[in-house]
Amino acid sequence: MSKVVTLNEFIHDRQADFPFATGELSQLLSDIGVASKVINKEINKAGLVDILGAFGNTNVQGEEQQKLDVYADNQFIDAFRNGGEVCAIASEENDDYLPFDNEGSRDAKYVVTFDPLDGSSNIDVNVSVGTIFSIYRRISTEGSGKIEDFLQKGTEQIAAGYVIYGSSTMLVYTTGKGVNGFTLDPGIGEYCLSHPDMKAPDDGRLYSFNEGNYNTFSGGLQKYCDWVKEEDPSTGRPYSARYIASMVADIHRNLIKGGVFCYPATSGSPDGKLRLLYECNPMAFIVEQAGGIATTGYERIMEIQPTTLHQRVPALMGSKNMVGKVLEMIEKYG
Ligand code: AHM
Ligand code: MG
Repeated sequence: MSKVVTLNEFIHDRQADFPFATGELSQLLSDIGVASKVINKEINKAGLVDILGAFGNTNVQGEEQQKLDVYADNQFIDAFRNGGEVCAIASEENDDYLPFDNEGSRDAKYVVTFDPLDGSSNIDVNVSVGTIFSIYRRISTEGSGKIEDFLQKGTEQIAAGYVIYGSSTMLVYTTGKGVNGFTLDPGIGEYCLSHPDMKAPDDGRLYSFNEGNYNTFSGGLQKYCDWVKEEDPSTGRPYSARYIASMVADIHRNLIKGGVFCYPATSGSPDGKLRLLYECNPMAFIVEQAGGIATTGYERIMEIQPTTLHQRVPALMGSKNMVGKVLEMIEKYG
C-alpha cells in the first residue's frame, strides 16, 4: 500500500519551492483547507434546511441560521483574519474589500480574493458548488491592505485554487508549479493527495456553454455550437454538451476529461457574467498550469489589468486544442 500524503504534509514539503519562504504561504493554504472543511460539513446539511430552519430562522440551539454563502463568507473571513498571513481580503459576497487592522494581520504580506460559494443556486437542488481563491503578495508597503493590492493582474497570483463540494470534496491548488488535487477523506477529516500533477488533455469531446443564450452569442460562438453538433467520426463529433452552471464543477470535470468551458458576453451581460478577480483569474491560473488555455476570446485572462474589484470578463477556458478551435471560429466569424 502506498503512503497517503495529506494536504498539510504536501504543502510543507513544497515550501522550499519558494525562494524566500517563511512558511506564511503554507500556513495560509492550510487555513483555507481547514475553513473549507467546516463549510463542507455545513453544505452536507443543506437538504435538512426545512427541518433545521432556513436563513433568518432560529435553530434549536437558539442560533440564527445563515444562508450558506453568507456562512461560507464568514468562515473564510474569520480564518484569514485570525491566521495572521493576510492584511486584507476581497470577496464576491461583499461590495468593498475588507482591510484587517488587528495587530496580527495589519502588516501581513498577502491579500486574498475569493468567491466563498460559487454556483450557490445549485445548493437547493443538491448539485456541486465550489469555493475559489487567489492569493497575491501585497504591493502597498505597510498597514492594512489597500485597493491597489487587489487590482493586480492574474499573472501576479502567488497561488490559486478551488474546493469542489461534489460527490466527494476536493481541494485543487497551484502555486505556479503544476496543479495538485486532494480529496477529503471524511473518515479521518483530512485532504489526501489523490490527483498529483493534474494535466488537462489537449483534446476532448465535452463543451460547456449555456446554450440557452445561443441567440445572443457572437457569430463565432454560434458557429462553434453548430460545428460541435455535426457528425464527423474523424474528430469525434458530435461532442457532448455538459453544463452544470457551477463553474468549479464544469471546469474540474473538463480538466480531467478534456473539454471547453465558456461564459461569453451575451446581450444581457455584455462583459460576461463571471468576475475577473474571484472566478476567472484563479481558474485561469489553474487551467494554464494544467496545460490548458484561458482567454476572453481576445486576450489572455491573466494579463487583463483590473480596474474595479467586481469587474466581469468573458471566459473561455479548457483543453488547448478545443479552445484553439473556438478561437479559430471567433477569428473567422467574430
Ligand atoms: P454565482 O457567482 O452567482 O454563483 O454565479 C456564477 C455561476 C458560475 O458558477 C456558473 O458558471 C454560472 O454562474 C452559470 O450561470 P448561468 O446560469 O447564467 O449559465
Ligand atoms: Mg460566483
